[in-house]
Amino acid sequence: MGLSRRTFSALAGTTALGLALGGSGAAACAYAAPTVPTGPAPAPPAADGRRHTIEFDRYSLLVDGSRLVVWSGELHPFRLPSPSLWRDVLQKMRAHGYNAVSIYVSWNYHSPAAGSYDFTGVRDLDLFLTMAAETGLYVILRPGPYINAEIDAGGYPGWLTVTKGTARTSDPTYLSYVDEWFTQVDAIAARHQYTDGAGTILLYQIENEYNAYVDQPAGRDYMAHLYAKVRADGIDVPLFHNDNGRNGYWTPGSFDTGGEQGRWLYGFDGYPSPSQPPPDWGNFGIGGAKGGATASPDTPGFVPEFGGGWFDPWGGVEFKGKGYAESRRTRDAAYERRFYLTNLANGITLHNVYMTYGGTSWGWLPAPCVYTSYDYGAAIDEARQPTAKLIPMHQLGHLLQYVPDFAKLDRAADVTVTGLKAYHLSNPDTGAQVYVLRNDGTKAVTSTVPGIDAPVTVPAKDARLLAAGIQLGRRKVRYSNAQPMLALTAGRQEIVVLTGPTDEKTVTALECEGEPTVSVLDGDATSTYADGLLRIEAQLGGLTRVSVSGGGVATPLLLLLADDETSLRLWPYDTPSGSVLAYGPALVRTATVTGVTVALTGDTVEDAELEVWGPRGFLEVTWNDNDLTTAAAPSGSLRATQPLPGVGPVALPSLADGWRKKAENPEAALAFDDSAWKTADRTTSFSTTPVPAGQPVLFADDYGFHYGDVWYRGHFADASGAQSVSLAYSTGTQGLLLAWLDGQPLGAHRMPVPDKTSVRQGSWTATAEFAVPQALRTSGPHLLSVLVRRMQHDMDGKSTDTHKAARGLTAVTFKEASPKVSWRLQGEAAADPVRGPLNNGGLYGERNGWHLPEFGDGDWALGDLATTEKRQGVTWYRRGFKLAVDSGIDASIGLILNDDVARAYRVQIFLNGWNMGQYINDVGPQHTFVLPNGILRTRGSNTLALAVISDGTTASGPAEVGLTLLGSAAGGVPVTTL
Ligand code: IPT
Repeated sequence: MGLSRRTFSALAGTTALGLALGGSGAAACAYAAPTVPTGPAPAPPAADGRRHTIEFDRYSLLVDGSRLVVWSGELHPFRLPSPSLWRDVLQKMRAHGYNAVSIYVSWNYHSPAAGSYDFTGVRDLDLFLTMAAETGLYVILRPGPYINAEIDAGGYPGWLTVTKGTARTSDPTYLSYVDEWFTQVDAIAARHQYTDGAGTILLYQIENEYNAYVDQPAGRDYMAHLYAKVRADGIDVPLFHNDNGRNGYWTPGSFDTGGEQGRWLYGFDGYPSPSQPPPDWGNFGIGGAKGGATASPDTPGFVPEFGGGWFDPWGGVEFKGKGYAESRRTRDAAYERRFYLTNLANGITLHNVYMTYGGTSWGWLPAPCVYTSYDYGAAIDEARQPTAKLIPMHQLGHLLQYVPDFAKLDRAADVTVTGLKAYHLSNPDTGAQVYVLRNDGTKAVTSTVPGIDAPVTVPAKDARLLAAGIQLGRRKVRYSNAQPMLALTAGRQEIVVLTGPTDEKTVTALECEGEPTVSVLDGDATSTYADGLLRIEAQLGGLTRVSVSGGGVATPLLLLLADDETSLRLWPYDTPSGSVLAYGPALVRTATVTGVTVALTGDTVEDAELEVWGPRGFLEVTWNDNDLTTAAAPSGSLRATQPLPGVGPVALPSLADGWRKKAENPEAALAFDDSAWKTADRTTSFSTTPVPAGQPVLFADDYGFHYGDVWYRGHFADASGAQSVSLAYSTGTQGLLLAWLDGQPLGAHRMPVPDKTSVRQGSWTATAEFAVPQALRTSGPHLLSVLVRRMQHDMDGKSTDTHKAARGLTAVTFKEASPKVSWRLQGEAAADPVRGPLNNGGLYGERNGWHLPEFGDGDWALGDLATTEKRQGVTWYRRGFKLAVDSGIDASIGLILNDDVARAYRVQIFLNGWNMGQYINDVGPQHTFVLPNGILRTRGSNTLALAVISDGTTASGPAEVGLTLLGSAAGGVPVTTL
C-alpha cells in the first residue's frame, strides 16, 4: 500500500527534524549532499513552530529532505497600498498553483530620513509575512538594498541621494546606511523564517543585478559585507543574488561568505524578447564566458526573475507607451507556455515570474521611465482581476507541486519530433519521461513523439508538456498526449487531472495488470483494453470524467480530462485531514475540513455549479460560511443542488458635476511670505551634477526635498537691461517648469528627452529661456518664482550613482545682466505619517492639506470641470462621493480621466488624501487609475481632490472624470479602511 501524501510529508518532516537535531541541518557549515527520497513534495508551508531544513543539490531545493520546485510569483506590497488586499492577491496566487511569493522591500518606502524607519500601516512588512504564511506560500525576500524595480532611485531613499560615498560599493559611509536598513528589515524577517517554523521565508536575496565591480574588491567586499550583515542579523535561510542574465556573476565561492558553504545559491534573471524563440539557458544552456552550464554546476537552476510581462513607458512622441494591454498581448498565455516550459526544460526548478501582480506605483513611487500603473501585463491585473494568463500558471503550478518527478530531471536522449523543437528529459529515480514540445513557427504543427502513440498538436508560437512512463498516484500513465495537472487522493478514490485545448482529441494510456472496469461518467470518451494497457480516448470539452476501477489497483481512479478553461475551475487544496478538490466557482480561496464539513471560501462572478471531492466521510459543504444543500454525485463528489449565485450589479455615482474649485500658487506673487522657506545657501553637493561656478546649490534634495513639486523664489535687486533669463533644470523625463517674474507668467517649459540613449538611466536636463518683459527690465526689487515638477530620481542600474543626479533647478543666468539672486525654496512638508514619504510633493495645496478628506472646502467656488480658461499654474478640484457596494461584493473600481489630447495639463489624483498617481493629458497612455479598496471606501464617503497643473499654452481640463467598474465578484476578502 502506498503512503498518502499527508503521511509521507509528516514522515519526511520527522526525518528532517532528526537530521537538524543531529547537527547536519541548515545551520551546519559543511555541505554534505543530503540523502534524497523521491516522493511527494512537502505539504504547503505554514508557521508551524517546527524546525525545517532548507538545503539543495544541483537539481532542486530540498526542504526537510524533500524536493521542492519553487513556482513563485512576484508581488510588491508597496504597489498595493491596502494590506487587506495583500491577502486577496496572495490567496489568488496560492489557488492558481503558485507555492511562493517573491517580494522586493523598498528602502525608500520605509525611510523618510536617515535613522527613521516605519513599518506600520501600508508598510507593515510583518503583517505581509504573516499573511503569506497563513496563505501557505513560501516567501522569497528581496530587500536590496538596491532593487531597481522601476521605482524612484531604484529603491534608495531620497535622503540617500545626498550622502557621501559611492552607492553599491564597499564605501564605508554607504555601508553604514545599508546596515541601518538591513538591521530594520532583518529584525522583522528573522521572526518569519521557515527554518524555525516562525514563518515561511525560504530564501533571501542580497543586492540585485549587481554587475559592476564583479571582479574588483569594491564589489566583492560589498557583497561579503551584505552577506555577513544578514547572517549577523540572524537570517539563516539560503541567500542568493539575481544576476543580470546567466553571466556567472556571484556564483558560490566568488566572494567571501564567511567560510559557509551550501547556503548560497546562484540565481540569474531573464527578460527575453517575446518575438524571438526562447533562449536555452539554465543548467543545460548557454551563457557568457563564465555562464551557461558551467556557471554554477552544484546549485539548482534558479531564475529569481523571469519576465511575465513588461513595464510600459510614458506615451507621447518620446517613448510611445502603448498601455498594458500590449504587454499582456505580447506575453500572453502561449508566451508563458513557450518560455516557462523552456525554462523547465533547461533545468530551472526555482522559477519566479516578474510580475505576477504588478500593482500601482502610486504617489511618487515610479522611476522616471514609468507612469503610475505597474500592471505589467501580469497574470493578475492591476485591478486584482484574474486574466487568461493564469491558465498555464495554474496547470503547471499544480503539476509541479502534485507530481514530484519534475523536481529531478536529467537531459535524456534527443528525440526528433518533426516540425517542433523537442526537449526530452527524464527522472533518473522514477524513469518518468518528460517532453517539452515547442512550436516557434506561425502555423500549428501536428506531429508524433516516440513512445507516445497518439498525435500531438502544438499551436503556432506555443508549447506543451507531455509525460510518459509517469506514476500519477498509484497508476502509471504509459503515455498521454494531454498534459498532466495533478494527482491526489480524495476519500476512497484517486483523482488524476489531464488538460489540453478545447476540442482536442486526447489519448491516455494507463498500465493495468488486468482488465479494469471503466465507465464514462461525463463527456465524450471511449476506452479499449489490450495487453495490459487501457487506452482512453476523449475529445476535450468541459470536464470529461472516466472512472477506472480494478486492473490491479485497489483504489479506484477518477480520471478528469479538462479543457484549458475548465482546468481553471478545478481547485485542489491540501488540508491536514486530506485533499480537497473543488470544481466550479471562479475562485476557491481556502478549504478547511472540520469533522464532516468541508468549508470553502471563494468568489463567483457568474452563477456557478459547485462540486467537491473531499476526505472520507465528509457530508457537508459550506460556501463563504453558508450551508449548502448537496447531493452525492456519480463521480464520488458532493454537488450543490443549487448554483452559487453570481455577483449582483454595482452602482457607481456620476462625478460629472458638483465640484468645488480653487486656484493656488500664491508663491508666484510678490506679496507671498517665504521667510520660513529654506535659503539656498549651500555651495557643495554630493550630487553627480556639478554645482555651477559662482552659484549656490539649487538642487532640491540637498535641502531635504525629495519628492514631487518644488518651488523656488529668487529675490534680486535689479533687472535693468536683462533681456532674458535661462533656467537650467533637471527632473527626469516629463518634467515641467513654470516661471513667473514679479507675479507675471514668463511661460512654461517641458522636459524633452535630450539623452535618448537610455530610457532607464541618465539624467534628463534642459534649459528654459524666457524673455524678460520690457516693463520689468528695471531696478527692483524683483522676484523670480519657479515651480519645478520633478519626476523622481534615476535608478542606479549601472552602479554609477545616477540616482544622485540633481533634481530641481540647477543654474540660473540672465542675458545682458547678472543680478545677484538670493534663492529660497520649498518642497514637500514633513512626511505624512500614515501615507508615507512618497505621498506628497510641495504644492501649496499639498502643504496646506487641500488633498485631505478633512479639509474644509466650503468656501471654494462651485464650478464645472471643463474650463475654457488658459492659466499658467495650479488649480484644485474637490468633491465627495458615496459608494454603497454590497458587503458581499468585491468591486474593483477605477477613476477615468479623459480629454482632448491637445490640452497641456497634468493631474495629481488624491483619493481620501492618498496620491493615486499622475495623469498627463497630452502624453498618456494611462487614463484609468485603479483605486484600491481600503483607501477607497466601497461603503461610505470618499473625497476626491485633483491638483491640476496647466502650462498656460492651452485651455485646461480635465473635461471628463468618472468612476468605472474594473471587475466584481461575490466574495472577496474583508477590507479594513485605511
Ligand atoms: C530587472 C530588475 O531586476 C527589476 O528590478 C526590474 O527593473 C525589471 O528588470 C524590469 O521590470 S533588470 C533586467 C530587465 C535587465
